[in-house]
Amino acid sequence: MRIIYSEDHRLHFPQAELSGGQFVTPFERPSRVEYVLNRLRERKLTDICAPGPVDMAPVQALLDPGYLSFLETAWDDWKAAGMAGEIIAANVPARGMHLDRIPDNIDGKVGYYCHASETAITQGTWAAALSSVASAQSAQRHVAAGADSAFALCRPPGHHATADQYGGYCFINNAAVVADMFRISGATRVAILDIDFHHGNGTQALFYDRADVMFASLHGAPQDAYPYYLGYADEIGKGAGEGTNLNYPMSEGTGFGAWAQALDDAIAKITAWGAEALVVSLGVDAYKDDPISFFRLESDDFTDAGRRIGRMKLPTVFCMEGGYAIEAVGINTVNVIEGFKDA
Ligand code: Q9C
Ligand code: ZN
Repeated sequence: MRIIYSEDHRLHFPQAELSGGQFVTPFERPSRVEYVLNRLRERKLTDICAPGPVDMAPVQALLDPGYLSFLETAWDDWKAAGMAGEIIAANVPARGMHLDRIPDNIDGKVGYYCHASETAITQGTWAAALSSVASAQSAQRHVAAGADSAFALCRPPGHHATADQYGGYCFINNAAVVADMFRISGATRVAILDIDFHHGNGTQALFYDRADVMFASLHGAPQDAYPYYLGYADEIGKGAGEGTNLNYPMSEGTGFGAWAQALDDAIAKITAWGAEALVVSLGVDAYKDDPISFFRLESDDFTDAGRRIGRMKLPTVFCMEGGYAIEAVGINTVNVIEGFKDA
């Protein structure tokens, strides 16, 4: 399987994540990619390439232009305003406030375009986010050109990013851009299967009213898990998109038995719907030792999951999302890939 990644991911490494009222070293850190690369090489998966240049047209077609230009200049604007530290949102428009009037002040803009203040922006964040979506796009072009699958080792991840908000360590929704590119390149129906521990709120929001992209997500129940305000089972899509949004919220302690049942159900529905291409939001934070998650998957379970996905026999692009038990991230991620290949 072709693997695509850019070294420019390293340009995004904030010093701090706001966690439990303290600043800690971000869980989402550059070494995650190194662990995956090392494991890929160990398992002789060595078809590893750098992406071509980012193609902004599909990104601009899907996302809000004001949001993209905010991200592009946020660091310079922040510094020009005399801010000493990294960009952390300290204000957000909330109940009773204007949700649609965008302030000129950078501190106000940051809050407008942010939905979770754990995520900092630093000097290299925009360049890294572009390199991440460039990897996803190269993977999509590889599969659209006839390969059966490709793995975009995206960093930063994407599934929490909406058309106009960042958060949850995500800035540009890589998987969503890939799905939309499959549509643009001729697929009638595209499915996104999100197995990251966290609900893919950004992806859901981007396709909620669209009938051409099905979104299915397995995740920690929103009553107890980030992103908290989305991911309930009764969110089924709206308008033309009604019936093409599938949420599988699961409670603390969920192990592979229940998780795999949800996976099989999602797979059956995607198959019955007639998807022509598949995008997998591949997070491995459902792992038992993940430091910020509460499912109990073992490393071998990821192989099994990959095999189930591979049996769908769809043209498939994997986009890396979360996974923070860093020493196991490589094994768990590559287990999914090997299970898929082995199906
Ligand atoms: N104190 C992804 O897996 N909450 N994002 C962190 C830690 C945000 C996860 C809480 C988790 C975001 C791509
Ligand atoms: Zn996650």
